[in-house]
Amino acid sequence: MYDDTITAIATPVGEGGIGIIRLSGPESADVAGRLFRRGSRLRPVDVGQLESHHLYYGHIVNPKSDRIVDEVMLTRMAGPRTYTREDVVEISCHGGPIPLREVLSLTIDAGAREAEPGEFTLRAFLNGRLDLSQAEAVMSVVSAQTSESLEMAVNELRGRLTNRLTPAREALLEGLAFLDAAADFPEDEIPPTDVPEVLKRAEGHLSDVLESSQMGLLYREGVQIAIVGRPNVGKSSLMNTLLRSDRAIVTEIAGTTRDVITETINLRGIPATLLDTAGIAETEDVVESIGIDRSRKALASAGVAIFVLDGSQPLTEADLQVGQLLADRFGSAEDRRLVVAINKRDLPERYEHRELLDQFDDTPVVEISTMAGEGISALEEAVYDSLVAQAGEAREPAMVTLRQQQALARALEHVKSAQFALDDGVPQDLVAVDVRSAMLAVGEITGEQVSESILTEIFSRFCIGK
Ligand SMILES: Nc1nc2c(ncn2[C@@H]2O[C@H](COP(=O)(O)OP(=O)(O)OP(=O)(O)O)[C@@H](O)[C@H]2O)c(=O)[nH]1
Ligand SMILES: [Mg+2]
Repeated sequence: MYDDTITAIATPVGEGGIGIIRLSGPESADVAGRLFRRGSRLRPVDVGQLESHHLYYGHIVNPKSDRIVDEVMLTRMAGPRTYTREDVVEISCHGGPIPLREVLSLTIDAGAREAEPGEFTLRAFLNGRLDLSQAEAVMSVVSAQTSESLEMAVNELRGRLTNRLTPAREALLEGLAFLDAAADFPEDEIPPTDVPEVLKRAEGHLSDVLESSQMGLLYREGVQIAIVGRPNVGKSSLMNTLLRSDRAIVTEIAGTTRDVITETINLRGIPATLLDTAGIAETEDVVESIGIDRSRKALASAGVAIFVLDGSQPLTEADLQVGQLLADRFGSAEDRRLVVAINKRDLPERYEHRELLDQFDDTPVVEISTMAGEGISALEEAVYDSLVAQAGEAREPAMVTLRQQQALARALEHVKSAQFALDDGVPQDLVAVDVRSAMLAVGEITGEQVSESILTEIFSRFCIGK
């Protein structure tokens, strides 16, 4: 437990109905007691004697001037039944930046210290109320962009990831116990353990979770979808249709879009950022060519590209150019990151696209009309399918952070190298080194084995007051 008391504004900046100052630590009640008054006579109150988890009406005054700063509701919550397991006081003020900042600075004058980002959650973790994967899930809950990602994050908050890793941990522990004992005692004095079987079990569980984490990462981090093609094929029109708003400028003039325009949509639960790019073509125009350069960069960061063609026009040199660019980057069969959209199907067809599309074997082709709104949901479905195909469909996506995913991959690598070592007849105490490393990597996810620097890294990404 910490011996200092932290304070922060726990609600977002800006104006709102209420705003909350949260205190946590042994002095919470004393600090609040120096500022809180009740009744029309503004009687001082011993906040530590107020009933826990009850709401009290009163005022916050500046103890130096006795000036009233705000009319508030105060709750004292006695540890350990609190977010941090420490004594907590929450003061609900009027939700404006000035009252909140004044009350915050009074709590600091009265002996509290301003909290670092994520420090409340860090205390919840260090005091054992949350494990590390749950603490990280707090951030996923706060930043969830779709209701599907929220649902997954809440599941992780309830400890699902740790539960899913328990069988792997148990298997590793079993293997390690045997290997360590075998190094110290003669074989016949310890219960026999089928180490290859135990490692196989650990491998199975770990790769299960790792596979499903790809899909979870998609829901957590979202994905970028680049809309590319030569000028005037209808990229901005498609952007607007997918957004269901007139976000991007559309004209019949080729080269309308000069910069990359980004907007986020909810693609069947996946937060997807659409990138409308400048049409790619040879050009003398300086601004347009800068735009084209940005299109290429956008393409580099995209998880999926939608290649837009104009089905009412014969193929042009520019179409082939873009096609080449995409074939180089996205075209291979194992890399399912491309969807072709043949636009303007409301117009008479000039269908000469087969030869171009031959470059992209297995790439889904969808015929659309942004004008008539046709084929749009089929296109969304094709994009979604390509994301799922890349991530590997998971029955139960594990919503992990990148850090957790890397730790999982490391754990799996160590298990595999332990398996190789065992097959090669490497001495058991050396095999034990790999098994122990795998355990440590799993421990980094749940927080049993975690260094100060990892903790700092994780919690510094929280907002202050969380
Ligand atoms: N008939 C028809 N016209 C369309 C369709 N989609 C777009 N257009 C027209 O095609 C022209 C170009 O559309 P944009 O969306 O600006 O095309 P773009 O690919 O963004 O063009 P640049 O930004 O110049 O690269 C406009 O006149 C649109 O109205 C469609 O489905 N059918
Ligand atoms: Mg455009």
